Amino acid sequence: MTISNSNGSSFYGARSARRATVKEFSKSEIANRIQNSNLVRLVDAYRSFGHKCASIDPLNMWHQSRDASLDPSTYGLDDPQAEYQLEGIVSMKGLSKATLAQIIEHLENVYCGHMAFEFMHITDDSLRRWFASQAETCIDTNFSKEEKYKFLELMARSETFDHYMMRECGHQKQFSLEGSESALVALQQVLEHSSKAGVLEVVMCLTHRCRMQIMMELLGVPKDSLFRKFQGLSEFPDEIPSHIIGDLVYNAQASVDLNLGGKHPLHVSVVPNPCHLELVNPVALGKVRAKQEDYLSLETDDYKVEDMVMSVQMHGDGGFTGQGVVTETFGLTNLPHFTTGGTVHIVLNNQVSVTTDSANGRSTTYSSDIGKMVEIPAIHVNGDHPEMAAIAARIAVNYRKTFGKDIIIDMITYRRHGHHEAEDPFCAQPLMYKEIQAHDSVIDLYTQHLVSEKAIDSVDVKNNIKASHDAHIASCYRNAPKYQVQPSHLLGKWRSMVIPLESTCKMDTGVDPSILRSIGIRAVTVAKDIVLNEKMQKLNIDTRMEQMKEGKKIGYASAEAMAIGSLLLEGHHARICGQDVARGVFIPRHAMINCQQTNTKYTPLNNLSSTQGKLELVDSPLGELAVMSYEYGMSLETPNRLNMWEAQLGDFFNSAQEVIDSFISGGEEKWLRQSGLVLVLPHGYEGAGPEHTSCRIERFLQLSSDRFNVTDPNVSNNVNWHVVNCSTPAQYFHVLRRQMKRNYRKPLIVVGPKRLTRIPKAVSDLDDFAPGTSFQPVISDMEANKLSVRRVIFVSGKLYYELLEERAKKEMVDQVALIRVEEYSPFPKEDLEAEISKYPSASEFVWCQEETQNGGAWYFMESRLNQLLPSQHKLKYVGRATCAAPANGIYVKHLAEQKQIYEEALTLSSAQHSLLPH
Ligand SMILES: Cc1ncc(C[n+]2csc(CCOP(=O)(O)OP(=O)(O)O)c2C)c(N)n1
Ligand SMILES: [Mg+2]
Repeated sequence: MTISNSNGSSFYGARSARRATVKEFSKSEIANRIQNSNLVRLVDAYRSFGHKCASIDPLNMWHQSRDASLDPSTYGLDDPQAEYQLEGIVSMKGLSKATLAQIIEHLENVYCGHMAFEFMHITDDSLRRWFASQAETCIDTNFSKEEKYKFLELMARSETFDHYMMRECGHQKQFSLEGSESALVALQQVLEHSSKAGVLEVVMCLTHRCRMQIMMELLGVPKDSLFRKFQGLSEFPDEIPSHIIGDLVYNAQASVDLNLGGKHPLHVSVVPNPCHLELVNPVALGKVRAKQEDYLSLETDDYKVEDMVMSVQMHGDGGFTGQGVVTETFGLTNLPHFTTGGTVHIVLNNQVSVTTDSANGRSTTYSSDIGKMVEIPAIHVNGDHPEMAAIAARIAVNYRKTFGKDIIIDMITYRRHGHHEAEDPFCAQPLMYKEIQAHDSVIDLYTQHLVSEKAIDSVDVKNNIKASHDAHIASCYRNAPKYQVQPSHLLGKWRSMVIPLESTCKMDTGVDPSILRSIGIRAVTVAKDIVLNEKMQKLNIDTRMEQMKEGKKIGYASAEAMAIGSLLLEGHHARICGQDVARGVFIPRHAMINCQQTNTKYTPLNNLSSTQGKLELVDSPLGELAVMSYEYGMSLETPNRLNMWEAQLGDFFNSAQEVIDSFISGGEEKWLRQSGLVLVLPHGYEGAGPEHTSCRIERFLQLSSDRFNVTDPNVSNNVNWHVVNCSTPAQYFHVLRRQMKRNYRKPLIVVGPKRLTRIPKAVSDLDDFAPGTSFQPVISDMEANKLSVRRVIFVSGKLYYELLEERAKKEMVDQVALIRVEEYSPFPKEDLEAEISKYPSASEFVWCQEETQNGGAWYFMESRLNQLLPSQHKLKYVGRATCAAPANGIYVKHLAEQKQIYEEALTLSSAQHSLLPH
């Protein structure tokens, strides 16, 4: 799997799956298969359906049925003592032939024991052959005494932690891992064998239930640091600004280096997550992808970036099957611009989700079935058998390394207590809990097993582990308040970044016009052998070429190309992702050009110089949540890449509302992790119906941490993100460059152009991009007569141009000023104050929007602008009436409404009545 050639002549960043060579059947194997075809059928039946009667439920409460295909007599195999050659049919370690009885015993052991496999749904026969051979040989894995002790110790320590918490901190909500400790063994083995296989970094997602145990017992995160949180203290050093609010300990992050016997230490990053189950998965994958790109220079033919960085994800059975983001994320795993070379998933399947059992919780047989959508194999493991968990982990690591694909380990366990410890689980699952109450713990069962096979001397070994660990935990708990928290933010690649005290920075983001002209021209220049689509050439390429040559009337597509091209030349990278972004939906960027004869793809902006950064164009699947989350994850990894996600139409962001609410808007405040992700959301009232119109500016402003009290000089204006509406291409250019040029990162929400791209006046000249120019949060009215203006209208986006035209028609330039608010948040207080002061005769101040009154920026602006107006004045609203949907679906009504807005905005009289039914 490699990054495709990066000279720009192909789709930069596209990676294809690793093709491992798996031995085909030899002639003699085929001959043996033909001769014993009935045995082949029996073996295949075990491989396909053995799991149906495997002993994988530790509580032994499943109603299983033995598949009829496992009956040898249905294939005429009736003689147990009949001897068969095994080659090409089944693997039995050290044997080339065996009796039917021996073969069946082996198959029962492999496929119907405490581990079960599902891989026969994979359509690639070489993967199936590889898997069968792994399954049939791994069962004989011998673990050393040291390894067994390590498994016992890890699980016993986890149990000790749970018991300590229950005994000493019963008042705290906690999610005990009792009953599922063998999942720790699976995870430990995945990490160890990945490290030994050359993996340098793991990006990990954890769930609430296993987080503390994994962080403390497996990753070695200082217990004191986590106990501080249990005691109500902060996870951050004292000097962190007060707007950083922190999060629950069950969402905590970690970053550790582990020596696990690999050539290099393994760096493990645990991604912080909101309580929203499974939402972190695509975020982690985005991080992995970004890390892999940083390792590109280390790649060799047999050591690829996906061999260096991977994700390991823990899931709960309920969340894994119930949360749609899991399915969406699986949909990304094999795509050229999203693959990370496979993820190892471990489902902590305790057969219950709070009080909902599996029968009600999912329609599928197994919680792992969801992975079958993309042919992911699953290994089910009985949680009472930690050594099986270790075997499953080794196969999983091998599979990923060999084929670069995802694999699921389904750890079937139970939950000894209620969802959390205050809950009585008998209420909802009386029979299950009766069984659990009588069931020996995983640790006791394993201890007995080790004693019986003389791997340890006696149960005292376990008791000693627990006693000394209990004392250690108690001491950490006592010391927790004194623990000195070390800064863990803005390190490594983020070292040059700061936590800003204000985020209203104005900075020169202009660029030498000759450089920009050259970028703008190169952006529409293709290699000689590329045959252009005629229509596109006429409408797009030729026009843009002309504009760039003249340096006049430059549109949004060229402005964006110049912003990105200049950033690439300055060494940054960029990735634009979303539905159909390579061509562009509203911004006709045509950033990737398809040769009409050969389908060769050409990305002009990747052909600017030999040392430039790279632009990755990603036409994403038609989904928003996982894709946007993935891009956010990428943006968390490095401040050096401009990550842009573009919605096809603005409101489609709301399919990803979850990640906006819980990662993008508040990620920095909760976890001190900055992101410079840009969301471009086409918006504008054109009569295209309720859903194709609004990007719901109001949602973003409601989530903005912009302070309401704008006149208090003691309140800092450090907001969580920027929300802008760029009425000119130059503004869009500057705001994109600002994103990368300042020394901190904040998400940027661009209320994106739709019809704006076709308004003749919404263009910029090359001078507007020159050094000394910058993004203007507010644009003054240069035509209005300052002294005589009576009405000041604040307006944004395309409506500005419409009002401009109407004002000209009505010849009201002496009476009405049109002030463009280009940045809603952070609220541009000083700029607006300055504007207001320019109009001494003004007695009417209007916020004019084309959105409905319950939408757009009205409520946000009303509360703030009113604080800036002379005290005798109150901001007046002009816009659409309140409505449950954002826009009218009847075109003539849309036009009438639009006209009424112009009329009302441009009718002077402080006493006038609203024309619109408010
Ligand atoms: C999106 C979302 N919905 C609901 C919840 C509330 N919740 C927290 S844990 C949990 C149970 C999860 O069950 P499962 O994934 O099986 O994990 P378990 O607790 O059994 O380990 C629920 C419903 C949540 N955190 N996130
Ligand atoms: Mg569960």
